Amino acid sequence: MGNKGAIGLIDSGVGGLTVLKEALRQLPNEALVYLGDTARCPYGPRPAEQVVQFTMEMADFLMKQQIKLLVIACNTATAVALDIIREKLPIPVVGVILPGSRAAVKTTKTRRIGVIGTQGTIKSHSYRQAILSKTADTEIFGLACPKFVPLVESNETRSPIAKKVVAETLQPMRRNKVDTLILGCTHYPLLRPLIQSYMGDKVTLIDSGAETVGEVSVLLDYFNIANPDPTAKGKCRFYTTGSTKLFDDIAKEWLGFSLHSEHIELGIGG
Ligand code: I24
Ligand code: DGL
Repeated sequence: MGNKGAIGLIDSGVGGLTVLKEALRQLPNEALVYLGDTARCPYGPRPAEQVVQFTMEMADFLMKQQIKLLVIACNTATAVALDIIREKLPIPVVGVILPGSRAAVKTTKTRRIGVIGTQGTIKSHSYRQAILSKTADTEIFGLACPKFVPLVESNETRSPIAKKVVAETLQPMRRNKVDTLILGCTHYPLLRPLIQSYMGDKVTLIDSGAETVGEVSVLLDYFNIANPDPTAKGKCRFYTTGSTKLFDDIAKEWLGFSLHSEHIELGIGG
């Protein structure tokens, strides 16, 4: 495998394409292979044990595709499955929570950090633990935003309805007077303009996915597995457990180029 393998990315669906887009930008020499479990998306409201099981199935599938490093692009999956998967795999495994936490600790001046994510992510307290492992004297305010993923998936990212839902949901967060807010979910970068405008200019938003790709770049050099050969450029493969047509349409619109994903089955018999 060495430095020739691809970087694997796994996600509960298409949201992880926000992380993949960042990887295309920051790591143009690397081949990427993406697996989205669209058939079983969303993971956010599911019990932790189920998310662990599904995430392990995805990791096992990508391990058969010659990957040299695995990124768990999904916050909910990272929150409950990162440690377990890292223990099982012989390659470096990167989640989205530590990079986002590190960036927030670096950014905050008032030591008041907010975290928004799915129910699963907030309930796990993984961001809280990650931040407190770096700095004890910081107040952390978690808020689950269960309406945000359905909002994005119904194509509402800039509409008056979206604006209203964002304002109503983030009202308790604004009262916490945080100076740094972690977007702890793959979908939230799409709501970034609305979130920024509701929280105000003084609040710095942290995109966990983008921070993660920055750390992957460092890790590739640390483990000496970066691909020095630019012919891998733009080499991307996509797998989905759901409809390839629906996946391809969303990915094309988001990434700006046409692609053809492959359908796979996970779980019993998969
Ligand atoms: N955005 C997301 N998921 C969807 C969607 C969307 N439908 C419209 N848009 N559907 O996630 C999820 C359920 N599908 C997935 C495919 O298989 C069938 C079930 C956010 C995507 C982040 C890259 C709105 C939309 C779009 C294109 C780009 C961005 C976007 F159609 F927000
Ligand atoms: N990918 C998930 C996350 O980042 C959001 C969508 C879901 O709930 O599956 O938490």
